[in-house]
Amino acid sequence: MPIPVSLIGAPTDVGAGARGVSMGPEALRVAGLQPTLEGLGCEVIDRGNLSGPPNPWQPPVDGYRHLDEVVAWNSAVHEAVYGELQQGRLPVLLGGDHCLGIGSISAVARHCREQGKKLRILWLDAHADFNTSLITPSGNLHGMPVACLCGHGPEPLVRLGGHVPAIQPNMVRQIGIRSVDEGEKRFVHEMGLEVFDMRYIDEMGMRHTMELALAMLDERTHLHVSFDVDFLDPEIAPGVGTTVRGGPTYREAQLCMEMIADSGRLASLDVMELNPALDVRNQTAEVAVDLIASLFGKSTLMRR
Ligand code: 5AB
Ligand code: MN
Ligand code: MN
Ligand code: MN
Repeated sequence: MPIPVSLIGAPTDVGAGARGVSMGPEALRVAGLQPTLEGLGCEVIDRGNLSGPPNPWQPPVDGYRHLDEVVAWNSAVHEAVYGELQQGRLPVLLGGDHCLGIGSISAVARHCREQGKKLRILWLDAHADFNTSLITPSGNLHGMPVACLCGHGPEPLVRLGGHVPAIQPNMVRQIGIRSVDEGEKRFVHEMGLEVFDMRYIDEMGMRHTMELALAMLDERTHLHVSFDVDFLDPEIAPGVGTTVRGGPTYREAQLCMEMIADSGRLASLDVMELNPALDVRNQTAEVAVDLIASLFGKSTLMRR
């Protein structure tokens, strides 16, 4: 049976520190996301783009930039992602900045609670995205989604999916992390988030890292991948707002995606933070599409 996939565009940068990730959905389409997935045997519907308020580009208020706009966009994402899951489809959220992970993952968590499924979230990112209003250096909500999902954030975002907190820290595995703010480090530690940072990947390798990150999945597990494109080394992915040197290479990233595909549990995906305004000839979108192909089971040879 072909996998039913729904593409959902969320063209906004209200949660980010640089403008331009609002163009991410279209860049992924131009790079051929739909035909690529169809070529792998998926049945793909492009739902087009969600809409929401424009980016007012204001300084933080009480530690948050653009909270009302972020809430509006996340509500739209939550409803759209939840709707696809209810129809038995695999939602692929095309961001947009990473604050939208709140809407997406709260919808996935709600679906899992209703269906009695176990949720495992792989957070592929250079950043931990675990800030709060008290410790954020920027007020940008794209640096706070994991904390919000775990119940630490502004009321309307923490309550978005109806259940507080939306997720438990032990559902999350973070991979590729190499830039965490001072207060954020302490909070990550305090909450016991499982982080496979670049030091870990350097020492143990991507294979061992992914074996641990994917350990103990079973047929009741819903696997959600939240892929922040800045996870990748800027050499191969310059088109992001917040580049951090020393990320996974193309081969390491491919192996990461292939091992997720081999688990057979992928059930929802976010592709976030792609910034075409900073890209060169759409190459970062093309690399992202390549990696998404591996995530959906493309591999060079048949494997036993
Ligand atoms: B991204 C920073 N930690 O909170 C902050 O790209 C950057 O979604 C956040 O991972 C980067 O402003 C958020 C300095
Ligand atoms: Mn992120
Ligand atoms: Mn990031
Ligand atoms: Mn970013």
